[in-house]
Amino acid sequence: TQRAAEIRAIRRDRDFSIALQPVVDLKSRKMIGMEALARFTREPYRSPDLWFAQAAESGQDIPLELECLAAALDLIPALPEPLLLSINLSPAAVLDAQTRTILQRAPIHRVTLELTEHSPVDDYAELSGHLADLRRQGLRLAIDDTGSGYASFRHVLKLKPDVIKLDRELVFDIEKDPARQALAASIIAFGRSVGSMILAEGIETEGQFDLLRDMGVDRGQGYFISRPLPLDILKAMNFNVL
Ligand code: G
Ligand code: G
Ligand code: NA
Ligand code: MN
Repeated sequence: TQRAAEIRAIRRDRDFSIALQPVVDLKSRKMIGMEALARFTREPYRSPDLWFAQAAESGQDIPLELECLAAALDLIPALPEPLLLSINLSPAAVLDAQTRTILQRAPIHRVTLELTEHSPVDDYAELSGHLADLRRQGLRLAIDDTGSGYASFRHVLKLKPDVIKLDRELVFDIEKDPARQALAASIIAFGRSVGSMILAEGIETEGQFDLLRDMGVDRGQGYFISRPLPLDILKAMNFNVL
């Protein structure tokens, strides 16, 4: 189909770049690392979620994910130590035979794998086995979008991640909404009970930043701290964003 050909062309021409969004420690405001976010450069603009869904129609989602993964990992040497790099991977991509090879070419102790919940997991034994191997080599595991659906809670229960990312839906308007505050507080307690660090995403205001810090959230990212930016721009800012 036309769509399949378009995805092949993106892959052939490498029509994507990797934007980096800073992650900071909420207490010290120091930068801890960055999340790598694919930005597809073909017109019209489409979000990575949409591109990956379109790629899945022709079985190209995992190849495209792995190509974005490799491009993101290539940026690590340009990040000053000890900054970490977070990369997004679906459970299906984690299980792909090539993933381990790609990750092992990188300094894995500087990588946090954000597990997305886009595809359901049938076999946690297999997934946690793969992840345990990588974690023994120093990989950190984060569960993305925790609080946006059931899958993320199952991921947390089964995988006991290093980091839980509070979904930005919970952060939006949290200052004004007691229900969001209560749900966030319960997820923070849930995360603590399995020994995870808590990272809030989608922080857009100083009020959200201060409230989440006071609720005990460790780390944050969002437009209030910095938009996702190209590496060159972050370098020109000497990685000072807050
Ligand atoms: O940056 P933006 O909000 O448009 O990203 C939408 C979603 O696409 C993110 O939540 C993230 O999960 C996913 N995404 C972005 N970049 C990548 C990538 O390189 N690989 C994978 N697998 N997912 C990505
Ligand atoms: O699925 P994931 O959590 O990886 O998605 C990250 C996406 O969230 C990125 O596409 C990024 O552009 C977007 N994003 C990052 N910070 C903010 C923010 O403060 N507000 C909103 N609305 N989106 C954000
Ligand atoms: Na993510
Ligand atoms: Mn997320």
